[in-house]
Amino acid sequence: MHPCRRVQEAMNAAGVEYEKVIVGHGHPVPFLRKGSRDELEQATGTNKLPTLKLHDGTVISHSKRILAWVAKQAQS
Ligand SMILES: N[C@@H](CCC(=O)N[C@@H](CS)C(=O)NCC(=O)O)C(=O)O
Repeated sequence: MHPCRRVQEAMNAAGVEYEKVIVGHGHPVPFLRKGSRDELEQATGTNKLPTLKLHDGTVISHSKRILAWVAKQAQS
């Protein structure tokens, strides 16, 4: 399962509401990526996927950090 999917499934399981924005399809080989990540970079300051932006503007990148945030939400 790729990292974006892992994050999405964890958020669904934890009941975290979110808006999913697909800005560019990832690929290990940069020139095989589809779509631009400019919009993502403008909105979050990073071009990494997965990235989560919270209502307060906090940006969390990397699936492990996002999954840790999701786990905290599930506890509270
Ligand atoms: N170690 C990173 C890997 C992230 C990753 O592989 N993301 C995929 C999309 S889910 C990707 O962007 N792959 C290559 C790319 O940059 O196009 C994480 O767990 O967040």
